[in-house]
Amino acid sequence: MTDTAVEVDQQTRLRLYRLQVELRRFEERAYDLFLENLVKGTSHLSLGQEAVAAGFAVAMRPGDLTFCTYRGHAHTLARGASMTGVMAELLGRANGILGGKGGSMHLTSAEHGAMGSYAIVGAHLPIAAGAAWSAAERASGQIVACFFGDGTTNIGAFHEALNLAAVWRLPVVFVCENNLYMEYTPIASVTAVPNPAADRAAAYGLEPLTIDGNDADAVYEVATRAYERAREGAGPSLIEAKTYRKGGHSRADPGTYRPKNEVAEWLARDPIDRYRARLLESGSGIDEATLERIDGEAQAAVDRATEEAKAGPEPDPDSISTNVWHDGGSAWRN
Ligand SMILES: Cc1ncc(C[n+]2csc(CCOP(=O)(O)OP(=O)(O)O)c2C)c(N)n1
Ligand SMILES: [Mg+2]
Repeated sequence: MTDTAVEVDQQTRLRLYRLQVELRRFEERAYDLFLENLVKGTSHLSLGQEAVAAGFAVAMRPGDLTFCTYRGHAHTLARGASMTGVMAELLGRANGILGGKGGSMHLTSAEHGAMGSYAIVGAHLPIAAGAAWSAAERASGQIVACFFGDGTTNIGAFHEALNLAAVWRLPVVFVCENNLYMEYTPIASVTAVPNPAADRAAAYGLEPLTIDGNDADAVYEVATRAYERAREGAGPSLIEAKTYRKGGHSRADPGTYRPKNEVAEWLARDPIDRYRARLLESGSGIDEATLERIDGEAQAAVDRATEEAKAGPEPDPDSISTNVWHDGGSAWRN
């Protein structure tokens, strides 16, 4: 990958800041609603990992495609899905983006290029490669970003997808969000190499790329270069973003298996606190008042989305047998 500097202009920086704050406030609210027992089913938050979702999404173009895991609230929102629609989906309401039938782990908004959240670890990597193959065949100019965790790098589908993507030079960017744990297992205790994604890159002829996943500028820069490379027909990239989840793996997991000093160290590297400080110190004229206004707008948007989601009706039981197929039907066909 070329090292040409990527300019992160002021407008982009403000977008990155706003998006990270929106994602943070949204998921904090989702957690509160979970504690009130209003969120149906399980949920996996990416609190602490917002810079990855924001940086990769802001560097994308409309029409590009995103594939993510069950930890997919941030990636789906970052592509432009409505907060109300996503919140209502978590609550299982009819005004959810999937009519309340998908829930937290299956968020999808094809109109925004959010091509699904996959609950089976690794399942979406070959699908993302397939979507990239389709984009290349159609010469559509689209690129695909595929997000997954550190644990996914030990799944066969990771290696199968990487190999074919490299052989066929597909326009896909594989992004490993290395948050150091797969559920309750430290990744280092079950992986042969220290950098679970980057240290495997050479096996597919790819450059090993590790970045600070808690630095939105670093994420935006590497994303911009990888997307450019994909659009130019130079093939896939594999990027390992080092990050950390603020809380547990899912729902009520308190995450007590993580050493206290490790947690403290990572909390001190909070992506939003760091970005805020950088903007204020940048000498670009971004002041406290501007950031406070953005903070207030983000909170107001989440409050509005919560009210609208809660006001949504329960799904009609008859809707259970609709929308199994893209055309809305559900009858068995072969
Ligand atoms: C094929 C498969 N095996 C096991 C599971 C159970 N499981 C759900 S999440 C998870 C951990 C995945 O860790 P990682 O890839 O690091 O992603 P993270 O949750 O940290 O974002 C596991 C093992 C699953 N969903 N699918
Ligand atoms: Mg992980």
